[in-house]
Amino acid sequence: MNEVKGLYKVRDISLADEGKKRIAWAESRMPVLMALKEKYSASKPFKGYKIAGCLHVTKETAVLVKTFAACGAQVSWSGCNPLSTQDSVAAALASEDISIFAWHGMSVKEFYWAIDETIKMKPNLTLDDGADLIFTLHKKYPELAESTIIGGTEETTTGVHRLRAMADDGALKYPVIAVNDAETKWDFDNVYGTGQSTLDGILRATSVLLAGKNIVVAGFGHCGKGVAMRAKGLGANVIVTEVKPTAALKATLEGFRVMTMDEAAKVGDIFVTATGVKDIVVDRHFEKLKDGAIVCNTGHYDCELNLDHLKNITKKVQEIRPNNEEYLLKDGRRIYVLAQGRLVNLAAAEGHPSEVMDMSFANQFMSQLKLAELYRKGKKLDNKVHDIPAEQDQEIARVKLKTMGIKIDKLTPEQVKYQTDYSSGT
Ligand code: ARJ
Repeated sequence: MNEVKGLYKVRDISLADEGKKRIAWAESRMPVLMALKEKYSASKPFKGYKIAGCLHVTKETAVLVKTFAACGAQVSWSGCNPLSTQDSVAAALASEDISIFAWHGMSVKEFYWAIDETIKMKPNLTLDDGADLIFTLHKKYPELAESTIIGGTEETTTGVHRLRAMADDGALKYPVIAVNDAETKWDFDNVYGTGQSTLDGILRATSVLLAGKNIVVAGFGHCGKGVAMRAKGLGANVIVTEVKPTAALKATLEGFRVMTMDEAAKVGDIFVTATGVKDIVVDRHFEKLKDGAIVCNTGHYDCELNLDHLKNITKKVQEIRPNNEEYLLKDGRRIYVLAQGRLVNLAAAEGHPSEVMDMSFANQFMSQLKLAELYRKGKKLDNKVHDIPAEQDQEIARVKLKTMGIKIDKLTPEQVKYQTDYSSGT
């Protein structure tokens, strides 16, 4: 483990060159974020601001971090999941003087140590995926949360849900912008990103044939929908489990079979949880799984598969290939758990492709910029969770389309008038 005290701690700094190549590959596929870098790197709007981030250390995240740094920010970073850090990328950032504390396979204790290290710089802005940094600040450093921090942003659904609950209780000490809820984030990252990267993770960890398999997707929100769609495209028989009537109905009308997990447990070959809720697969389900069943999770936290329950009925666990552990049960059945029940798309693969992260991170950049600019003008948002303005979504989509060489039509003034004209009917 390489360490320069107070600056970085990564697995192996000699991986930096490999990491730089990966980051360059991502940069070439993230034109919206790169355009923002180009636009703001001369004026350096983040000069004097310190951003602490807690978000998966991937090649895409590195592009975001480098953009902040190029625009004047001092940045310190930790990963938001013990298994998602790409060690070469962490090394590349460390070699470019970014303060980073992340390595693949860190323990939960080390995970929180890393967050503490990023807080030592006394940040003015926070950037979260899953809200662990915000929670840590509120619990352990309330004076910083109250006085030094001007605002934060949150990347994912799970984090936004919890922060809204905190704000409702009046417990949130600074404003947070819900990047996740932008149309150019959740309608793309959560759907197409999760769809592709989750199947990528399952395939890297198992290399099984998906055609003809019964794939059970728990949860038909944006993420579950993406996984179901892509699994269907590869020829799987997709089964959806849900608790929300409208979501279950949507899955049914998309042509998926909908049933309870108790029923699905008996027939599934591969299980993917994408609910954001704990205890989706528990003891009574593990009791019913077929010999050879594969279980994994693509939700933010590792609580969707109750592995303590599985361990209770297990005789022996052995790793049979990277990110794939065989649980030999006392009754002789074998169950395969991928990536220890953590996000399979980031732990067993590389997360979403750069092209979708481009839009998510353009939203992150613009939201952080908004917080910094408001502060400069002596203004501050309320201590609540704020949505992204609709114009920001349209602007990001417009630039993305342009970089893809796609032109769209424009309403004529007469058409605009027609849309709101309530004097004419049939
Ligand atoms: C960084 C990623 C990547 C990637 O935006 C996605 C989200 O909401 C997450 C929940 O933790 C994961 C995050 N994500 C997916 N792919 N973050 N780099 N390549």
